[in-house]
Order: sequence, then C-alpha cells, then structure tokens
Amino acid sequence: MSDVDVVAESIESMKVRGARDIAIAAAEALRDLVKEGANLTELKIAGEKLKAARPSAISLPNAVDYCIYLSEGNEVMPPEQFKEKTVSDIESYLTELNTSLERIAKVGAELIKDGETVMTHCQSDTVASIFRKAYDDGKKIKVLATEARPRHQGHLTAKILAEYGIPVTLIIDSAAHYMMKKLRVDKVFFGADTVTVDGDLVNKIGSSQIALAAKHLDIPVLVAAESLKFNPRSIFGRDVEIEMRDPKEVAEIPGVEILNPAFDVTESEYIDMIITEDGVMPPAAAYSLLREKYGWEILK
Ligand code: RI2
Repeated sequence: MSDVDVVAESIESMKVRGARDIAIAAAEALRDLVKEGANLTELKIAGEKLKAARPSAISLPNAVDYCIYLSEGNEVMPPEQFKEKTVSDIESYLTELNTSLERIAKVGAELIKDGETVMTHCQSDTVASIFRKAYDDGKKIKVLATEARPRHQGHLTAKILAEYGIPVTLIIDSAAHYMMKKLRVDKVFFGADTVTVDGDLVNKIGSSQIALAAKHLDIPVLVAAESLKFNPRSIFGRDVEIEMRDPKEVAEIPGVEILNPAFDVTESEYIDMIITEDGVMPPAAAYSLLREKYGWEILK
C-alpha cells in the first residue's frame, strides 16, 4: 500500500477522524507525495482516492481541492522548482489551518460567560479549543457531553476536557433533552462536518435532535465551523451525501435490519450563530462567506 492508500484507509476506518483532522491528514499526504516527486496528474489521482475515503465532511474535498489548486498554479515550473514551491504552499496552508483554529477558539470563548454550563455532542477539536480557551481565560465553565453512539466519540471529549481540568458530565444521547433542562444548559456548541449555502449544518448523527430540544428549551445553538467546513458545491444545489456506516457498529441481531447513518442535517432555523475564524455570523451569511472564501473553487 502507498502512503496515500494508508492515509485513505485510516480516514475510512476512522483511525483518523474529526472533520478537521481528516482534512489535515489528506493535505499532509499530498504534500509528502510532492516531496517524493509526484507530478500534477499523480497528485490528482491521489486526491480523488483521499476524497473518496469519507463522503460527508466537506473539509476533506475542500482541503484536497485547494492543494491541487495550489499545485496547478505551479504547473509551468521545472520539476525541482515545482516540488519546492508546492511543498511550501501546502505547508503555508497547513499553518493557516492552525491559525484559524486559534482564532476560532478566541472568538468562540468570548461567547461563554463565567459560570455557564455548555453542552456539546460527539467530539470536535474546534469546540474543545473554544472550551479550553474559555477555561484558560479564567471562566468557570461546566460541560455536558453526550456519548455519541455508536462509536462513543463523546467519551473522548469527556476525557480530553477532564484531563484539562474542566468539569464535565457525560450522558447517554437519549438523556439529552432531560439533562439539558435539569442542568440548565446555557448554550449548545456543535462542531461541523459541513455547512451548506443555506446555513444548514451537517454534523454527527443526533445533532438535529439536540437542536430541536434546544429550541424547545430556548437554549442558543452555536456552530463552530472554520471556512474549511463550508461547502462551495452547495452553491450549485448539490446535496451532502450522508455517510451510512457498517450496521455492525450498532448491533448484530439476526433477522433485524439495522441502519447506521453517521450524520444528520440541522436546518439553519435551529442555529443561532456560526463561529468562524473571521468572527460570528448568522447562518444566513453562509452564502457571502462561500463567495468570498471559495471564489477560486466556484470560478473553476
Ligand atoms: P472538528 C466529527 O465527525 C463530528 O461530527 C464533529 O462535530 C466533526 O467531526 C467536526 O470535528 P466524525 O469524524 O473538525 O467523528 O471540529 O464522524 O474536530
């Protein structure tokens, strides 16, 4: 197996997971391929392989397409120069992604008040950075985290936050509505796998139910999504494919059909604000962000 195959397999099997981390892993794989002397055609083939690894998080094709776009800009150069410049361009992009995370953490933490109880679902590095920043700023926060069946990524959220010193309570997914009310949750924070042109959110299965409960309880819902998570293809009306994973992740009962969708869609009317690296915006502003940030993609 080539290195690209190994990375694609790790993304598919979720050894590497989280919308941001899979995008970074793909960009690093392409950078390494350039270092080994790959040309543009070989990069494009590798890019398609990486993109096919998981269908729902737009961060993955966005990162791959951007690396290919950068490489195309250097196509006319002699091979050695192509290699040097493309590696450096992809490195700069990776640095930019880190800077975005720091900025989003700062913007998101501003929205949390001292003493608040915040809730999250599944595991998002972006949301975790916001909570860590709020804590570092001296705010005494409490976190309510769901398990996120069937793969229990919420256990990871609870572990990461507890190790950092943030008080965290873990609940089963179906306890969400009851515990939001009982613990008087102040705000819900979701990460994002994809944000569409309408400001709808594709995120871990169960997000939409929590958003409905939040609306019912009058709790604000905030989405932490760098521009990497916005879907330029949705401008042309293309839908996000919802990943259906192996039913065995849920259960194995002879004679019973088991369905295992990994994501769901929370409509923009259930979302109060989207936190991006450039500030906080209402979901209705998704169109403008896409035009501004993805001009290169939309014009292709
Ligand atoms: P960051 C995860 O998907 C969750 O849905 C999470 O909200 C999202 O990625 C974003 O994560 P999965 O890979 O990019 O666990 O904020 O299926 O880390």
